Amino acid sequence: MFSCQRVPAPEPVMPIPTQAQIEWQKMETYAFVHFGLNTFNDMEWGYGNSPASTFNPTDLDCNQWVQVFKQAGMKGVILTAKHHDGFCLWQTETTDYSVKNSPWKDGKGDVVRELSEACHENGLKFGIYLSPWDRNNTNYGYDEYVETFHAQMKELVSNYGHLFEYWFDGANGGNGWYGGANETRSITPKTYYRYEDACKVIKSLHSNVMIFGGTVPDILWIGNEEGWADATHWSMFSTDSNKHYSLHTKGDEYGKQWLPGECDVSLRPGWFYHAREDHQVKSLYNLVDLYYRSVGHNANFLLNFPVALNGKIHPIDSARVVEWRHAIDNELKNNLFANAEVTASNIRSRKFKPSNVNDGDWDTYWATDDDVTYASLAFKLKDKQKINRLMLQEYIALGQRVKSFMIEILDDDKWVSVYPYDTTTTIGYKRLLRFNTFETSEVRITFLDARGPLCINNVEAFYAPTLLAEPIITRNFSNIVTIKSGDENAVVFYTLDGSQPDKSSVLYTKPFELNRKAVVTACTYDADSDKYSQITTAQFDIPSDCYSVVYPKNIKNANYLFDGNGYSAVYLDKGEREISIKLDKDYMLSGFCYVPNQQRDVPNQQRDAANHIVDYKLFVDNKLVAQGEFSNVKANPVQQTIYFNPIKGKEIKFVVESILDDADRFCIGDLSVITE
Ligand code: FUL
Repeated sequence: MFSCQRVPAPEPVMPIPTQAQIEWQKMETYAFVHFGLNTFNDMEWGYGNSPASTFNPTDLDCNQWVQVFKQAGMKGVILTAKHHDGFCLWQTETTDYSVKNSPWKDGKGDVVRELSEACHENGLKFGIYLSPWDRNNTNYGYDEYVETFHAQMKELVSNYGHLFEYWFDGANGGNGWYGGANETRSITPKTYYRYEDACKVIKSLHSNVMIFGGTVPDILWIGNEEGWADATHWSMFSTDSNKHYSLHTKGDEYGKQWLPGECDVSLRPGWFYHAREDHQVKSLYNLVDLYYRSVGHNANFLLNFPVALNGKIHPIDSARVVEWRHAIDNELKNNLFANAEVTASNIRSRKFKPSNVNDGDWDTYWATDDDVTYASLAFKLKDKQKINRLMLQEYIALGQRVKSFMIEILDDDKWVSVYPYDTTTTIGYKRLLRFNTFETSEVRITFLDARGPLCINNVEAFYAPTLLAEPIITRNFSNIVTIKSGDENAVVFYTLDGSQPDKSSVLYTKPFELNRKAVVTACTYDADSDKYSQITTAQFDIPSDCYSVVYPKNIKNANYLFDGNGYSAVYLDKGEREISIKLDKDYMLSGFCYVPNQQRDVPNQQRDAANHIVDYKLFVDNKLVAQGEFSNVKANPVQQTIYFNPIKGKEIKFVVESILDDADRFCIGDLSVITE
């Protein structure tokens, strides 16, 4: 059947990854740590003026971090050696703004040293984040600062052992303390930092390091800080293309470079620790879902741990990530294709036989003839099995090829396609598919189109137990509460007194009115498996009809401001710089929430999501109660909560001091107050 002559492997389809990129992709999940002065000053982007003396972890323990990472299956960790505030976590010669001038270990400590050593001793890889932007440095914006920045990089790449990844953050320039100048400084990132020179130095000492950001990256930022890539995701991209960053989620089929995606996300809404976010650690279901939408969408997953003030990972976070890893391992535990008989409609040669896809060897693969891009692989099992997950991998060393494929199962002698994968798109290094459970003894995967002959190195199938998503609770402008079950086949139970719901609580049957301040707690419950989801808690403050807008007058769609839905947003007129709200009576107020417009900024696809507020002042009955900055709202437009000393009042004036990217008008998704 096969010719006796040796058939060569398929030619690579360019571009292809370097060996370092392949090794990096195989890491799949690794940790991020955001820790520094921001942690101690309750900030996301310190201005550069918080005293170094405020850095004082009582019990810093990098071994604890490393143990948590290992238990969570992380293969490495990247540390914010310096964030935008300029504070250095190591004993640097370049600035006094560092651990050297903090009370921690009498100024002798070095977090970079402690973490790198803990990693190297425990078999974890280590990486560095060094913010190019420095809001502390007097010389920021001038050539002198770039010298300092390069010197900092040199210290970090020379003194802390092997590095697997090096991060240049994209946030650049703007206002800062800058040695007391307190001004705005803008730079041209592509030329100012001399990234090319920096990368040469980094790579001269760490030839396999993967560089994130800058002008000569090895990795593509996925374009959001939510931790997901698109199901269609190519590992190619052109660094000189003008594609909007929100399109990074898809990569680029026609990209000139191999630039694999990295999905970064924090376990909590913010990157740094804030005690007020202790109840907002991402849910188990949410994290498992993100794993499928990052690693399962051909990208790596970089999960951030906001280390707490004592210098340890908070117990809620550590418990959650360990639970997360167990859940993933449990879903993908038993490969039902391990002993399946595999056949294919086309085989290049014996060396590239179909059974290479289930031999457990990543370096062997099934390949088709040069002119065949349409072919199928069939898996015959010994008996019928329940299946609801598939994992597919291409042999990316020869490039990413598959453009579309479909999945069918044999159901009473008929091939039926598996919803929603009657046709789907890319695979790349790894694609994970989730679908409703089927019981079958045969599965067929038909590759419909590809950029060259097929090279598939691994296919696995699993039966994952039910993991129920927690419900979503919303209250609209008419004070109607809706609870959406996490699973269409499961029910919801809820309470209104803050107590933990279970199947003896009220069964949710339809939306109900809640025109008072209350806490709604709910869980999804599946009677067949007798399983509960995690609990969702929604704290609703005073109802929407207590609010009215007093300025600007005649604002269009004012209801959108108080409807509990950040996707319905209100744009203020050009030039407008404040909004005033009146409550129906005096309340003891202790906080204010601003939800930036949640619509995504995808050109020509959805509404524009720019126009976020950055600097603000907040007044209650004309008394200034708070002022500050909503840091990082461009990349991470989550709800912003301002707490202030409790004050009695009814009129709230929200003054906009600056708008993102100096836009001429601002936009609000939602506003609300926090009453005592
Ligand atoms: C962003 C930064 O501005 C955030 O503070 C955080 O470090 C995140 C990972 O990258 O661009």
